[in-house]
Amino acid sequence: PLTPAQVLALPKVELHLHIEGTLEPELILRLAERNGIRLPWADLADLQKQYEFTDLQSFLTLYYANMAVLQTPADFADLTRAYLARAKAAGVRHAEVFLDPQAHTVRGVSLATCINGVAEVLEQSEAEFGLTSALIVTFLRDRPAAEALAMLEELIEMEAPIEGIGLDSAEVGHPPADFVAVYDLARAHGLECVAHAGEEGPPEYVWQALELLQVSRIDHGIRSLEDENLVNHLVERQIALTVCPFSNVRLRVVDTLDVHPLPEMLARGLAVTVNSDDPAYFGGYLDDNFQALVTTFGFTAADLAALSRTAVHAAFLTEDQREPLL
Ligand code: ES4
Ligand code: ZN
Repeated sequence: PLTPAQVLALPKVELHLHIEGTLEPELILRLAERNGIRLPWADLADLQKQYEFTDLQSFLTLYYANMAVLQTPADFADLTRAYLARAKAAGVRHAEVFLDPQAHTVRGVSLATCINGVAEVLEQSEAEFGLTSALIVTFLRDRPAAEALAMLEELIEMEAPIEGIGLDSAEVGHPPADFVAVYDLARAHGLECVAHAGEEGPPEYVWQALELLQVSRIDHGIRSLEDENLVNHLVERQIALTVCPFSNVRLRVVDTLDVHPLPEMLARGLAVTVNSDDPAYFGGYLDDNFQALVTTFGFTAADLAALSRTAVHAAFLTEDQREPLL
């Protein structure tokens, strides 16, 4: 079997990573002190006790609460730098990074503060960390679609350095159909389109993301397996699914990793990629997710390389940018 050192050394591509989900407890405390913010936790150990989740919402509540410490462009830059350093150590060669601006603007942090803080560091990712990167702005589906639309208009107006848009947060009750106008505008401006669908929500939401939002990748999508016609459609079109094993276990989408449907998804011919989602919350980064596939399912170097190949093809890169990664 592969050794941990060999897993670490494999070149990897990250397509589903929320930058706010890389906010580690130690950095939360450091930024709270720097910004004079009082947290409800007594100390690091007390904060670390909060990381047990029963579903997506129980995680989102802590995820949004912890963001209170992110106040200045420097905070967002430090967060992004810490992620890139960790990603480099994990063998990541290309990362497409989600940012949730509404989670910051609703608490009085400006759009420019969060975008510029993250973007200024991503611009240096290749020079400083040896990996290429792109920024994808994700809209919160449990907030009004009109708010997302207004924010997208603002992002276009300010010529924000974004590659595409996504859709995330609490899924059930917030169908992709509500966001058609947002995606139409994004597409009209040449932005790439992805959406979380089929994480906690039904296969119908995956259909809506494909047919109404015209996304080119589905984030999660694991509940697609409940709809045979959908599986066939995803296989025929080779639509990439950005699957996040540790996330699915920690948010109780699956009971344990050994019953995760990832091997079945691959066997069905789905274009599966493996990603870390919110690694500071779910127990590990991309190398840790890869390592768990080795330990739990006996994945070989060839199996892991095939996952990375699929991710290279699903990435928003030109053929010239893809080539060195293949
Ligand atoms: C998320 Cl795992 C997950 N699902 C939906 N929205 C999210 N935002 C951050 N992580
Ligand atoms: Zn996600």
